[in-house]
Amino acid sequence: MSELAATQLAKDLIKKTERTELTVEALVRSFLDNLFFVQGRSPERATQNDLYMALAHSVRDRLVERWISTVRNYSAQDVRIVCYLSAEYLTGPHLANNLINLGIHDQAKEAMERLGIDLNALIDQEEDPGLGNGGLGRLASCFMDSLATLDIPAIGYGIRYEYGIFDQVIRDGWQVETTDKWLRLGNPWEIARPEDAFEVKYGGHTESHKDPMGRVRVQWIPDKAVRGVPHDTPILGYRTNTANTMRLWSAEAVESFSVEVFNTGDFVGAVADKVASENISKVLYPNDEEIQGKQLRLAQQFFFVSCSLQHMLRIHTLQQRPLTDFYRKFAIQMNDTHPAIAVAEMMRLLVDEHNLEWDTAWHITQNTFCYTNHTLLPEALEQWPLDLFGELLPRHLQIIFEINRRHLDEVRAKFPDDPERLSRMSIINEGGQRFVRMAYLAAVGSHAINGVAALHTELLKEYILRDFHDFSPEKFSNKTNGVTPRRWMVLSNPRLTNLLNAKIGPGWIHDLERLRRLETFVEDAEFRAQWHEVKQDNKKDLAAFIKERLGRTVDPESMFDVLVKRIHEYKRQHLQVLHVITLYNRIKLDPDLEVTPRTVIFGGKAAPGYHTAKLIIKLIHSVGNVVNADVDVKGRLKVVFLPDYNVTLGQRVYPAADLSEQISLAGKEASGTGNMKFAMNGALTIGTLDGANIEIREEAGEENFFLFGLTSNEVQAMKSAGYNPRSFYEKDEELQRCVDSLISGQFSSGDLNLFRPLYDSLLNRDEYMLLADYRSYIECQERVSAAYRDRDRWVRMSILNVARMGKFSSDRAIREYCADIWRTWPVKIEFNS
Ligand code: F58
Repeated sequence: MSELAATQLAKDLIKKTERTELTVEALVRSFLDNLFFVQGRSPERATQNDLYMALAHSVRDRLVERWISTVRNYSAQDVRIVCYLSAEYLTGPHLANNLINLGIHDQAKEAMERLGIDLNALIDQEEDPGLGNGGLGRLASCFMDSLATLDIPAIGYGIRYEYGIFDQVIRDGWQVETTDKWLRLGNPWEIARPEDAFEVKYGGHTESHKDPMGRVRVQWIPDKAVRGVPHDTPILGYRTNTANTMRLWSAEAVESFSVEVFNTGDFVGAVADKVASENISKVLYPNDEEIQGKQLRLAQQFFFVSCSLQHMLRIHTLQQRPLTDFYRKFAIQMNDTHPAIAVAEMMRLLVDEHNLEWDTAWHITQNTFCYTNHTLLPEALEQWPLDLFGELLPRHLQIIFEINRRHLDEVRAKFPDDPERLSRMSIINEGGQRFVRMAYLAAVGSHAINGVAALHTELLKEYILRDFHDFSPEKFSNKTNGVTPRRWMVLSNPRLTNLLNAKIGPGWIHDLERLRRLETFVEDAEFRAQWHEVKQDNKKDLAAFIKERLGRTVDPESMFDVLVKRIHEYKRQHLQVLHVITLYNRIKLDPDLEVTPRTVIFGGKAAPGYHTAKLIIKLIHSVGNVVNADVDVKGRLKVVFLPDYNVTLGQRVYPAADLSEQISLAGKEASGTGNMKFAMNGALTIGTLDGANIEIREEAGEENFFLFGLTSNEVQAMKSAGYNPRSFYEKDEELQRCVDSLISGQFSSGDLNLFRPLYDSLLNRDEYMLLADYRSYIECQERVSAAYRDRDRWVRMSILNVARMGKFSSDRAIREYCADIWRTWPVKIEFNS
């Protein structure tokens, strides 16, 4: 069929089919149709999952026409496209989000009601795709939502892990990990495209020869290959026709059976090869301490990067454009260093496979890539041992050596006679065991480098990438993170959304700065009452959920004081535990003490190999058990740990929080994004001057933010002067009592050793300076309690926080990336259904 005829046919099809209409009637018909023909079920025998699948397919049908139009528009208009490379995505469930972005939530609700089905029950049926560890993965998904909403052509590339982040269950207060089988019941949102697969090679050796022009050419003779099969998911923008693609690669054996091995009669051996290939995308690595030795992790990174670059090059060549134009058509953003091997792979593809000169290839590469850093913790910076690297990717190691040689020549030219600088800036870490420093590879191979909050970018320039900043300051900029108000307000907090819409209209949903209009209503007592009611109703919902899941009663009248995020010592969940113990001790000393009732809610996963983090989870449970059971407390203090924290649970928790705990040691949290989600939902923040907290406080006004703790400069100064946690312990009796209780057996049924590792680490090293910040934190919590007792004051502060959070929309962040880094512009999708 001619291309023209095919296009016309597709358009007619889209126009005619009722699979795409947005009315209640059409949804009912689609739903029954999909239930019957896709799920193969009659309504009377359908399970809850069948019903969910039928609705999901009905919604997907309505996405597909926008998706196809988007792709068609992009190729017809030859647009510049953002390629986001991320080893992690935390999309959250798709159904409710797509209903909102399509604008058919109410229609779907009614359609389901007509059939006697509860829409919310179907929404709850969806698995939460846990293809990420935490903030970094969730940021990638917020960015995908904003890119589509702003009509920016984009593809998000990643890995389709068969098992995502582990499910957390709690047994006797300890975290136990179970595998996340998110694909068990099928995934209606993705479309596999096996015919678009690419091969990825590993191992082997290299050989060099001279070509007829006398130039040295290197040939890589790999000894393994796998196939990367793309699975595409449409990511629809809010009330726009743009549906971009999230393309996740799944690994398969090149041949299902190795013919050679098969012919020798080793059937099982032949299948084993297939299994080994599939291992590459089998499981997401949790953010454990010891990742350096894990060759499979490097294999994963290379796998998705190589597939993605090959895909981009194919799009480019199909457009019949010269390779020298590549960087004009593609802006590739590396989400941290996990995709940094892309710099070397791009060079290999251009030089070895497309025969470009090194300098030409390097010019293209540097102008294409951009790098976002997400951490200041030196131990979290990726480094690969040279031998492990060379074994898996021998040609890439050679290329990295060549990149490094030229890079160090340039450094030498700019800073002559400075050998120490050369060794500091080398991509190869030569001290002791030799490593490839991935952050340096990313920095050298990119034209733009950014941090994710103002303080973080400054510290990046001053410490981690100081020499690189000295060398090329023009590459650096800050891009403070943001989150999508669609998922984190409209979807998760419909009550607040209705109130806001009634008061200021719905424009804030795509232009969050419009929330400022709320400031006019702060003095309106009726509005404040409505605001309070919304929060109370959300708290009642969470209380009901806690009752259902944990069998525990919590009082919605008490302050919901929440700390949810990955468990890590730098995030200092145990500082909040010290606060709980302090309150408890005070109540025990004076049972009639006037206390502001609090429900302290924790949630978060610890990396399976991170023993201290797991011990902190145990401590939370142990302290909770004692406090919750003590009659003297009279319910004024409760501790709850919500197991298996994920995006779905976040959606329940943020709207119900009164107080948001953002208590990392200053200088450690790159940005934080939970802090933004809480504030947008009307929680007040207690926090340090760390990451984006600083900017949240700037926006909200210092009088609307509970600040405590050392600044990052004070942290540095105290560390260089020789920080001694014992000096704080010795001069503060209340702190002493609190810390001592860790080894008194009080919270461990008499076991004096259980929490001794925490006790020892606090008193001897206290790397994250809990003891230094303790008193300031406790005093700040007293101010929080006093403020909460004055309901009117609290509600005013809450309204002002929401009114002033416009900056923290991921739409703002994406606009900044577009203007300063990617130089991309919106492309409106023409659409005629
Ligand atoms: C987070 N990083 C930062 N890394 O900690 C947080 O401050 C920031 O707001 C967020 O990125 C977004 O910029 C983060 O989540 C990871 O989860 C890594 C995944 C791979 C293994 C090492 C941790």
